[in-house]
Amino acid sequence: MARRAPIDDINEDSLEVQDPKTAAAGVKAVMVSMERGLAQAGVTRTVRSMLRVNQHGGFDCPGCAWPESITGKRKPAEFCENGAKAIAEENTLRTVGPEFWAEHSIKDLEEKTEYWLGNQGRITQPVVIREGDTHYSPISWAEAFDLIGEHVRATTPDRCVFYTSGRTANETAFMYQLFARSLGTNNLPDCSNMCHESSGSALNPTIGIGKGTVSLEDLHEAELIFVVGQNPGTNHPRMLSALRECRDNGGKVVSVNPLPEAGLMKFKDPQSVEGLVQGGSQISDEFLQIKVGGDLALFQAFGHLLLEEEERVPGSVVDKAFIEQQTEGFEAYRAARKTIDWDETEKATGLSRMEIAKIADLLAKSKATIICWALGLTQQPHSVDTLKEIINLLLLQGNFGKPGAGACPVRGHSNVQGDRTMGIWEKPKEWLLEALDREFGIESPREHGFDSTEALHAFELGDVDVFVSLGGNFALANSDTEALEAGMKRAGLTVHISTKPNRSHVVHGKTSLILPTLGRTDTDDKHPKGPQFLSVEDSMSVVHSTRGRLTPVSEHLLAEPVIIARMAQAVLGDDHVVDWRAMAEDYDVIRDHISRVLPGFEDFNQRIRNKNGFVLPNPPRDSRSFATDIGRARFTVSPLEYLSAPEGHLILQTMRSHDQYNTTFYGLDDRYRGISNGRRVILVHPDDLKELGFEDRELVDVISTFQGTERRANSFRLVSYPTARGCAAAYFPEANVLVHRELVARESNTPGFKAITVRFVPVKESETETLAAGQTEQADSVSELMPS
Ligand SMILES: Nc1nc2c(c(=O)[nH]1)N[C@H]1C(S)=C(S)[C@@H](COP(=O)(O)OP(=O)(O)OC[C@H]3O[C@@H](n4cnc5c(=O)[nH]c(N)nc54)[C@H](O)[C@@H]3O)O[C@H]1N2
Ligand SMILES: Nc1nc2c(c(=O)[nH]1)N[C@H]1C(S)=C(S)[C@@H](COP(=O)(O)OP(=O)(O)OC[C@H]3O[C@@H](n4cnc5c(=O)[nH]c(N)nc54)[C@H](O)[C@@H]3O)O[C@H]1N2
Ligand SMILES: [Mo]
Repeated sequence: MARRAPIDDINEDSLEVQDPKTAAAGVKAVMVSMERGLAQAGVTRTVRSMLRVNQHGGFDCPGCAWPESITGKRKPAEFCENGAKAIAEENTLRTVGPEFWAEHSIKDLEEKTEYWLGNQGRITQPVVIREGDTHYSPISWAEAFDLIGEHVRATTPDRCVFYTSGRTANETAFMYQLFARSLGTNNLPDCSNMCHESSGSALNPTIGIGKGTVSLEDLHEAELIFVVGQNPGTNHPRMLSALRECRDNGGKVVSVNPLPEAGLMKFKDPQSVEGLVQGGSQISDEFLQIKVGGDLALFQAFGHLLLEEEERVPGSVVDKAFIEQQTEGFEAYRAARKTIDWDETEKATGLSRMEIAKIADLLAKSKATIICWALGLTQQPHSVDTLKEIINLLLLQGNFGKPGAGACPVRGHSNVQGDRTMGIWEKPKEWLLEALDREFGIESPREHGFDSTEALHAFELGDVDVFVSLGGNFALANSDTEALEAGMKRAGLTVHISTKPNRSHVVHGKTSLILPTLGRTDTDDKHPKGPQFLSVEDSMSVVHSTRGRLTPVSEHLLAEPVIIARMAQAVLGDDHVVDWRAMAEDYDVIRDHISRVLPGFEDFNQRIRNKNGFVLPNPPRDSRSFATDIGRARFTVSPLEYLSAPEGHLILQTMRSHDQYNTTFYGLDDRYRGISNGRRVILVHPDDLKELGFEDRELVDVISTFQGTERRANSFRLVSYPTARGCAAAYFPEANVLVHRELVARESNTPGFKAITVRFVPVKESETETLAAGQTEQADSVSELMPS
């Protein structure tokens, strides 16, 4: 039943460009997802998985963290093109067995793109590569764990790093952080550090919880929803149904984005007659085409205009009672927002005063506003300030703890929020460590560990002896790709708990293990007490179960909790105080521990068996209360800040295409943006192209500048595109090589993936023949890179 993988890699010369689309989903979406499913997994597996996704007793879609309804009726299968692609990617019948590793040397694999690597299929057996070897080769599970034990015991805990990607389920995450802390380190970087960390950094001190404060039903009931710095048509397609429902109920939607993303304009719901045969439903009532990094200025301007309106008509806008009873810092905020420099605001946002005032008017009239955001707001130096400004605005109108109102950071990976709840955090709170120590009789370390940026630096400095990656693709997800890859190669041991081959396996440590694991859709039944299930937490703090039902592609795969338990036993010894075996055999044992350690998880085993799971406590939402250090919500004052590119430069943001999942490429078709068969493109406004002296489709090298240093990425095609002026857009991870590791958001340390200053250097087409796709270079000096 195994299927052959494609042998061709990306050929950037085949790039095709068409006009961007103006509506998302529709019949085409259904067709594409069916094609992908059938090509990867065949009819039976595709149909079986489609019937179980996000259903009671089924598995949680690995596509994103958007919630399912827990009160309304659930559709038999809420259709989502990219969810379907994520599932096809996982339940594929293409396999990567010993013959694959024998055929392909590391040198060979180094030339391949992530598209080719991921498309080879599911890894079927553990493999190892040792210093001097040219190929990975099979190793038994027992030997693999022994090898990990030897390496970890030969070094100190602070030189071991345990990375987590956000697909990891709650129980697994809990065991993993317990393992790291039992060993003696808080080196627990995770993908959240590169993603929504700025949201947590802004929300915790201002509203006392690092999570969103709305439910799915609130979105349906809102009078006004902002969708800021987010591309839901591609990354959270099921969110479009919620936005449409809000509009059907009379609410309005405003989107704020440098790009006119198709999903923000119109939605053709494949589950409605209208969506299939007619033009679809409008999504945004208003669209603000903002400059990259201009959002802090925009939200400050809104604050100014609302306060002005309140002065004109007292009691019309500001929720005075709420502010007096529940908040602190309002007077300082009011004083700071009293004046505004409109010229600077217009320059920062690229929007006119009129455009801003029109939206402020909608805000002033709305009695229930939700502000949603994603990565367009979290990956810039001033991100935390921007998000605090959003909180100011919500506080001003009392938009917490009432229906249809609140803050809605839309999370990425399907369990990234749950992993943090479970204790995956390099800066744990004292209460958590105390609770772990009490429950297990261990002594958790108190010193904070590395986040993802600090881990990158530790690799560069040669300070990492053992790196364990629970899912994910650290080498490509992070910044400064070349320095990071060089650092990873210097590590003593890298261990990759993975489903599919990726770049991190190729730029491995001196010794490296790939440990293949079950995915969400696979049955997990090799336990004394029978099949086991796991749990996840969605973007709105609902915890529910997930259970795979498909036959795994290989009998050699181990479940993640089993891998963690056996790794812990190999490292800490069979007589360790924590009973690792009991947890691996019966996941109820893990959940019992969790129920005693983490608040909100009381009776976990019982409540997780409820049809819809359960909702975690959320003080701002449940009781309009704020568990900050001062017991109140906090207004904050931030100075105006925005990104401005020097003459001859643009501000580059990096984003996802419609056919990728982070570093995994499903295909080469960014359908809504009209780009296909190529990924090394930079989208630039036609007037900027003209001003900079470049042609549409011209081939260029891209040079980024940061504090006097430069980075270079070769051979990108410029594409004339209706983005905001002064900005450019390229795909992640091809552009990560341009991001200096010190370009980060203040406070959260999240890489500045949407704040890169770049310029272009023309490439003579004749020179390109020698350049392979994916090739990049790092420049030694500024002068070497100056265009002649
Ligand atoms: N199919 C699919 N689904 C996914 C993922 C995937 O890769 N594929 N990834 C998952 C993960 S981990 C995450 S975190 C989420 C990511 O979800 P998104 O945040 O939607 O992901 P991005 O593609 O980075 O898109 C960022 C959006 O912000 C806009 N933007 C960029 N800079 C600015 C700015 O300065 N201001 C404003 N207002 N907007 C800006 C961009 O134009 C783009 O529309 O999606 C999750 N879901
Ligand atoms: N330039 C730029 N860089 C970015 C971003 C950006 O917007 N721009 N976004 C950032 C964000 S938001 C994120 S979340 C990170 C993503 O960073 P990561 O989470 O590290 O990366 P992914 O690409 O999601 O990981 C894909 C790999 O996970 C493995 N995998 C898939 N399913 C499973 C499973 O069930 N179990 C296990 N053990 N492994 C599995 C597969 O081997 C696959 O190759 O990237 C960040 N990097
Ligand atoms: Mo993410």
